[in-house]
Amino acid sequence: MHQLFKLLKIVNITICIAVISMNAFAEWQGDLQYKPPKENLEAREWFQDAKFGLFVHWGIYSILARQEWVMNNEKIPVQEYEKLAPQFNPVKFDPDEWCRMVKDAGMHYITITSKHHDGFAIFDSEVSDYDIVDRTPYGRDVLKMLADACERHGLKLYFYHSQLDWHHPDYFPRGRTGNYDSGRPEYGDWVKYLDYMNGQIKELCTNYGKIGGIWFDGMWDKPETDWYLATTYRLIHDLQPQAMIGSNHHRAPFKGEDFQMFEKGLPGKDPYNKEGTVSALPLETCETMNDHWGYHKDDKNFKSVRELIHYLVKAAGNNANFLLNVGPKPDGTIQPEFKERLAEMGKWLRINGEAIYGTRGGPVPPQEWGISTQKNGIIYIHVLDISDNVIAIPDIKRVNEMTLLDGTRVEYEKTKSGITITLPEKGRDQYDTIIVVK
Ligand code: FHN
Repeated sequence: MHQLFKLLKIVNITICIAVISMNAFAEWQGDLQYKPPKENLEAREWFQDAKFGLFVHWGIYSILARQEWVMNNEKIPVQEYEKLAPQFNPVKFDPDEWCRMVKDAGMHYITITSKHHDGFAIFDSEVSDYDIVDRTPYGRDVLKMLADACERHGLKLYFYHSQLDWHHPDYFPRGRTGNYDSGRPEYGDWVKYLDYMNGQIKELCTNYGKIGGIWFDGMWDKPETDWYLATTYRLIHDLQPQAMIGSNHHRAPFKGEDFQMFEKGLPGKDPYNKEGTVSALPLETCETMNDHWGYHKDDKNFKSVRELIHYLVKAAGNNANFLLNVGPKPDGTIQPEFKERLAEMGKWLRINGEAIYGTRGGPVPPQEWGISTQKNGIIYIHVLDISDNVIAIPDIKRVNEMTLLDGTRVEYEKTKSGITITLPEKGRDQYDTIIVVK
């Protein structure tokens, strides 16, 4: 009898341990109870229809003009790095001009770095004085100014927020980065750091009106650590149910996330996402216009307008948005090479946007020569690289007619293996010749 009782006790303890660890594991794996409410599902539709947004990497690192990783790359001690803040004075920052540039580019939203890995907040934070209001001569909350301008111009605003922090003493144990003698103590309270981070997330979800969402980054610095994601995700969804959460952790999305992003690659082909999982969530791919996210004065390796338009179109063909980055200068202006390319993309979208906005990828899978998008029963065949006057596509049911966007008739013929389309000489587009299939 005594033996049986002892055995039951052991079984019972084992079950308890299992449940506790499962909960901890569950907690870590996101918000398992999350059921996206109606307004969140509507926000997801809007996001997928919007297709094109501006990514902004801006902070005190722009003063050194050697991109946003300069603190870690050059092993700059915290006290040294903090001396940048008193030099940050973006007097030429004009949020309305930024918004006009965004709209003129054919973009519908902005995603800006509220805090990057260096830990400096470009917004007015009560939980820290390491921010633009308390530490810079500029002293104004640029996120507030931008949020108001976005409201005026009918643009949505998303906040990028780094979970990784090279400045905060409680970001401990250190992760894969920030491991140099930065002057931070070799001890710290991880839960205190998460409380601090959630404190700033709460401010971003409270002080800037209705936000588009939060774009997390940096969890990859401590991938095996418990980030208590459910706490953070519930905080956001409780305060702003429509807000879309995404996390650039380079893994399949966790419960509680509302969209999946890819970096420097099309869905499933992003060099960071080894799993290559493409979820059913709304998708977004982000890219730089030169080789860096933050301002880098010597980086002249700019992508061509053709490359950028092809990236936008291929992203759409893979059912994803395109989030194209600029790294503003410390005075708040955006360098001309970025502005010119955005303006050219806007020009093209004013003529061809019908085949991008509001579409979804397919039904013709990506091909050597291009991709397809579809909307309201109409299919758009995007011929990006014309190596031949004739292209072949798999069969599409009930084709009544094919034209270019300008109405020029397009000859096509049904074959055993599908349909061959003869590209008209006249009416071709230098970047993307679009065939409208009705
Ligand atoms: O380290 C960051 C980097 O600075 C930049 O923010 C990009 C943007 O997606 N994400 C990280 C690199 O994966």
